[in-house]
Amino acid sequence: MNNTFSKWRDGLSKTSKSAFGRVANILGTSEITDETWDDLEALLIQADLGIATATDIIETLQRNARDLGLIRADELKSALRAELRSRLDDQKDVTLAESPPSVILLVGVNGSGKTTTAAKLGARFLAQDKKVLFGAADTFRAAAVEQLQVWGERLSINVISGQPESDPGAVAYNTVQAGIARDADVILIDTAGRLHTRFNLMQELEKVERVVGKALPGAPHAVWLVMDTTTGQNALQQARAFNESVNVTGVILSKLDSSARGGLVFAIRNELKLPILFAGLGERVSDLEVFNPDAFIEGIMAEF
Ligand SMILES: Nc1nc2c(ncn2[C@@H]2O[C@H](COP(=O)(O)OP(=O)(O)OP(=O)(O)O)[C@@H](O)[C@H]2O)c(=O)[nH]1
Ligand SMILES: [Mg+2]
Repeated sequence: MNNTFSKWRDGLSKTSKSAFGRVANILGTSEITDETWDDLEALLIQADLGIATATDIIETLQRNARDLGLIRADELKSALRAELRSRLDDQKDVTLAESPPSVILLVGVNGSGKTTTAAKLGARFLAQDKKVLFGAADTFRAAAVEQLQVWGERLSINVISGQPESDPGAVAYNTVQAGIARDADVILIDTAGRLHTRFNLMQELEKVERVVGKALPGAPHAVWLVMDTTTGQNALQQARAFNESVNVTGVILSKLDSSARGGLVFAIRNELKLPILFAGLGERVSDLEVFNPDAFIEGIMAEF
């Protein structure tokens, strides 16, 4: 097995062992009964695919089973695998600005993994010989700026920041201007995940998005929503709120390695219709992978 696949398999072992691992028991060699369908549907819901998606998958499989004359439950395994894969898009290449710098905003609820993901993306772009600049637009928490600065020092990436409680829009604006002056290829702007109220947060993000466009027409070139896959269906609600305020262009899944609920990926695809670009499979900077749907399916189905 190649390296990418084994990384996904290891990263997804919680998901494959808990929810999807039981597929093997449900789909034994006995005949398909009503109970088989009920158990399979319950499993998909537990794996966090969401009720709508789970029901849809079951209905499709039931049709397939009828059309193909499947009798034994284990004959459903490959049908399930194919059905899950068909619900994910092919791997997406990340497209950025035609001419540098590309400005990327990272948004998401507090603790979702934005700052860590900024570091991981920074390392990835450095490895592609790109000049990277960080902007610390989470001015609400002093520790947030420090956290990004620690990563900046470790990776030798400069960080533009402001005074505590200063205007995040101003920090974002300064970061883009500095990026232009310093010939940066990629500008990664980390934002706050929590303010006094959610309304304030969304207003602030809208402002950051707007101000960045003033500093550089066409920016931001990407707004990536970092979603914590351990929080399950709640994350979908939050994603909708972010998407209403800023123009989210893609999703980064964090903490797939600590989540037993990797099925959220299907709900995101089905309900948010946003491309899934990267996945966090651990806490180290090297633990960010381009979202690979085939490796993902292999990973969650490793146990059956
Ligand atoms: N296991 C694992 N942990 C992760 C991953 N991504 C982030 N984390 C951890 O999640 C915690 C929160 O990450 P942060 O990057 O600080 O999250 P944030 O969204 O910036 O949080 P706020 O700044 O409070 O909004 C940290 O302990 C990270 O190490 C991942 O892919 N896997
Ligand atoms: Mg942060």
